[in-house]
Amino acid sequence: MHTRDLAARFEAYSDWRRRLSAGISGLHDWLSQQDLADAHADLTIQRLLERLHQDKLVVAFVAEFSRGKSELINAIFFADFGQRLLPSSAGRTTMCPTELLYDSTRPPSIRLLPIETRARAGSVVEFKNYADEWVTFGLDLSSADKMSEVLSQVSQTKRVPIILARKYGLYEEGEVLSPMSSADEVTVDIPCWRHAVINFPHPLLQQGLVILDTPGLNAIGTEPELTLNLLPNAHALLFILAADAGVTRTDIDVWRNHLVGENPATKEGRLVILNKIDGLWDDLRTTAEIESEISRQVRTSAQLLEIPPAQVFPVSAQKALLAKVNGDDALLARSRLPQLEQALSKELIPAKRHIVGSATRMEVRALAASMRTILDSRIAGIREQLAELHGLRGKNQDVVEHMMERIQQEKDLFERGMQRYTALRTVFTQQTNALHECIGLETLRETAGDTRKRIEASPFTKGVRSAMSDFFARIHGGLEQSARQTGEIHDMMIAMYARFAKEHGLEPFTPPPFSMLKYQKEVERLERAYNVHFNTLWNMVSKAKFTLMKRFFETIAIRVKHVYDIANRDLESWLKAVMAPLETQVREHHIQLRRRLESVKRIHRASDELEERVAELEQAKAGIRAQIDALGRELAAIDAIIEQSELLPVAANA
Ligand SMILES: Nc1nc2c(ncn2[C@@H]2O[C@H](COP(=O)(O)OP(=O)(O)OP(=O)(O)O)[C@@H](O)[C@H]2O)c(=O)[nH]1
Ligand SMILES: [Mg+2]
Repeated sequence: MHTRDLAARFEAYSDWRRRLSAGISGLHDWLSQQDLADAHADLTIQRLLERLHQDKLVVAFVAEFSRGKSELINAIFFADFGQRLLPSSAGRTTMCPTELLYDSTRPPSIRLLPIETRARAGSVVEFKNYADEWVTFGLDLSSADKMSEVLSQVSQTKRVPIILARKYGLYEEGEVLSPMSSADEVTVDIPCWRHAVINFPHPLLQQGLVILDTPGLNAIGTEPELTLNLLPNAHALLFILAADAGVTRTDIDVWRNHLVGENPATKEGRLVILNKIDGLWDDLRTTAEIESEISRQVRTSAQLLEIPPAQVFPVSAQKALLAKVNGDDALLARSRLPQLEQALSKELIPAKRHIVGSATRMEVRALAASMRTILDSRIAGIREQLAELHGLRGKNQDVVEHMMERIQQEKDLFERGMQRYTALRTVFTQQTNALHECIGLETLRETAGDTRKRIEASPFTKGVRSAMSDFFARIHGGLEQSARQTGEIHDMMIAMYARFAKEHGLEPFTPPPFSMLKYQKEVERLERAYNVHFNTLWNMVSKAKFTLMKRFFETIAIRVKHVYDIANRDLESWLKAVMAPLETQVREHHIQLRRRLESVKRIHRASDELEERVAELEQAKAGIRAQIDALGRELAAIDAIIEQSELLPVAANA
């Protein structure tokens, strides 16, 4: 068995996620036991747990055709099957984007979306919601042969009239829009499938790894789903070059258009692989000569792609697969795959863990802080009562009566103040509704509908361009309006907290602001992707391209809807987070006033009650102190899990 560094680290990462979930569940149990969990806390914790559970790590393999993407996936992930699982052969092989993942609610299978769906409205993501649109084949895990036969579906093509290919947006005179060739004057070969999802219980996939194999060449450009969604959302992009081909013009195009974009900072999480170095293994050359030839190619490739040479990994996927299948350690070392696997696991998983860890820590801290505020205000209340009661020691009935009146007045005053609180709630609801109007899904649906109509009505470059730029302008307008609206809500809440703190002695609290920037950036990114595509693919809109472009718009609309969904969800949480502390404090304050009044009334009735009441309060205070300490311990325990250094199985360090 080979040292599976990547597998071991991934296992360790999943294990860490499980421990973190257990820690958070522990906090939730404790909060519930202590009667501290309110609806907001329940919701926050439920979301945190869901996110940790569904956390995925997506690694995409991108390159010109025949560079060895599928072979590399076989070598890294599926060598244990003793044979080539994904089809890999000379010429164009993988014909559709292929996701490898594991969803335990479905049997092992390959699901295929027919290419015919390209003639209809709807993106791959939408079609994923309709099981009946997909053709499913079961996978027989006991037979590698049968499995590889079923998986060969991803390279199926069929011959169709050119007219039909055009309808699917796959063929354009003088331009290759997808991986296929013209068979004769009137027919052409096209992929049978538009997208494939392989559901496979591989240990890494079971832990949330998702692998994306892509078809080479322009297929990337013709499936908007890839450019707009799958590739930008991948945590790592592996770009593959081949030593026998060198770095070609199309390699550079794929790299620039789909891997780095216009932002050089995004080179992070990109690994470049120089595959097929076995082609340089020449028995007539010395090892040193071969080494220096490999280094030379690494340097040239790095230079052409404008990255440091250390980011280029020379490997032989084919020899690595062979070596793993035959247990040939010398050949495996020579294939240099272990170095790549190590880089993958060292860069990718800790970075991912860091992101998940800090996001989780931030939310848990915020939650604990709001709990702490409640506990602090309870202690402050008790302290006040104690001070009052101490002041009553040895005093006569008149003084007690006087104090009773004072508290009663304070209570009345506070209850009158509640009217202002109720008025605030009304304004808050109005503002929330206005906010939903700027960024609600209904508004988006309208905007998208208008744009669709305008594109249909004017299927020429100019018409499409202006409809699209208006679409983006309206979306940006909506986001800006929402930003103003959240700003207003924020100002109002700050003023309100200050007022309650001053007039009724509530804990001072500064609600966190809400930033729309994240969503604005995402929409800007979509707009840029759209512009790049419009300029390269559609500066002239022809009939065949029109179908493609409409589909591109639908994908953009879906992506924007996704941004809206997330923004709305985040806003919902934020609105709760700014309002909940005030609600809780007002409620707590009211309870405390009632309690104070009750204690003084008790003492008024019988003066020997005083010492008893003081003792009760001291005890209650100690109880809350203990709660504060316990909360701190819960928080520290979660922090410790987040910080814990990786627990790698011994084998992985060997
Ligand atoms: N000599 C050599 N050949 C390799 C290596 N890796 C892949 N190949 C061969 O290159 C050809 C293409 O490999 P694939 O894995 O199909 O390439 P791909 O990038 O997936 O290509 P598409 O699916 O068409 O986009 C196959 O014949 C492989 O056997 C390697 O390391 N060395
Ligand atoms: Mg392939």
